[in-house]
Amino acid sequence: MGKTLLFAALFSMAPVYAQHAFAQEKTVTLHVSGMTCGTCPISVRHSAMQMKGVHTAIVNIDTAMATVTYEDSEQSPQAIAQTITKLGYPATITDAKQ
Ligand SMILES: [Cu+2]
Repeated sequence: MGKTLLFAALFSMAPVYAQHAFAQEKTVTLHVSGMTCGTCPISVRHSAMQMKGVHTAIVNIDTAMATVTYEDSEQSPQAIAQTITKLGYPATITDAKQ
């Protein structure tokens, strides 16, 4: 019974691995306006990092730019821009690398 359950657990994980093998990490660069103090880029970064499939988010208040890497099967540049915009910092996509 124990072996059967273990096998079933491994088997059920197989599609997750398969999906992961085809998923790609992509990078989007966004222009983020409205950041006025040191807390703003932290809030922007936090909101991006909370999104499913987002790996990294680097936000620079001096250049008003955010660079976000994400899993293309889970997230889109448009959705990331929308999330940051909804937070109160209008974000526009300046570059999306494959
Ligand atoms: Cu601020």
